[in-house]
Amino acid sequence: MTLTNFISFIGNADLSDPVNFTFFLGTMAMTAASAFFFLSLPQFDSKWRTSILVSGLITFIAAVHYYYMREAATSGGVTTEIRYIDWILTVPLMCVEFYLILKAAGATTKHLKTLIWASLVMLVTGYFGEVADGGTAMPALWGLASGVAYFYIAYLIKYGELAKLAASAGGAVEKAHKTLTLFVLIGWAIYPLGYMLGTADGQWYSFITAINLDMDVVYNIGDAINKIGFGLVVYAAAVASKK
Ligand SMILES: *C/C=C(C)/C=C/C=C(C)/C=C/C1=C(C)CCCC1(C)C
Repeated sequence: MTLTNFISFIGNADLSDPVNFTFFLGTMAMTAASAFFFLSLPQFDSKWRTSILVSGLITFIAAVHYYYMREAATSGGVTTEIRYIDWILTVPLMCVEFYLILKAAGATTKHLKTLIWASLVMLVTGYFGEVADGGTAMPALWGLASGVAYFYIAYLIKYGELAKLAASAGGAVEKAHKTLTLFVLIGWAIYPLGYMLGTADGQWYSFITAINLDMDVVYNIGDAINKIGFGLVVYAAAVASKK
């Protein structure tokens, strides 16, 4: 990136605005994380390389979408569609991470497909809720449907067959599965909060706007934790299993 490009990248954006600022920081952080994951690839053997590659793909896909969301946000446009296209690509890849880590322990493509389908239901219903008419009950209902799919995913990885496979594998694999599960239980719970903030208008949960945060800021924080953090857990597991 040349200096002139970089200046036009910042443009006239008011970086004291938390939405602009977190989109800007998010673009940089996702780009840096992708470089880190991709450049670390040669140090791992083939068993872990695909997992690290997927970590890099998740942050790279996010970096590209953040580039465009930052542009949309700073020029007063909407980010919803770009956000959901990003998620529809990256969340299934996170499901792939669970599968890859447990593959040697016996995870099958059937487990993977179930996770991916549930994640698609979670995201598509969430999208319908975000574009639904505020003031009607629709955002709450779509959000509920999305939440059910979310709990189903959490259940599958925490108590379902995947948890049993992880326990039987032990060692670095079990530890990584446990930490990634925490990301889904705690880190992913940030998103419904952002959704409620963004769709609160006329809903039973309109009290939530007492929290003075923009939906995009909450989503941006969630993405940084979940995409970069998740990738680093996989990276740490790969490093641990080298010893
Ligand atoms: C990298 C992006 C990630 C990990 C995105 C995750 C998104 C969610 C877990 C979204 C969940 C939602 C609900 C559980 C209910 C309300 C609607 C959503 C889509 C925000």
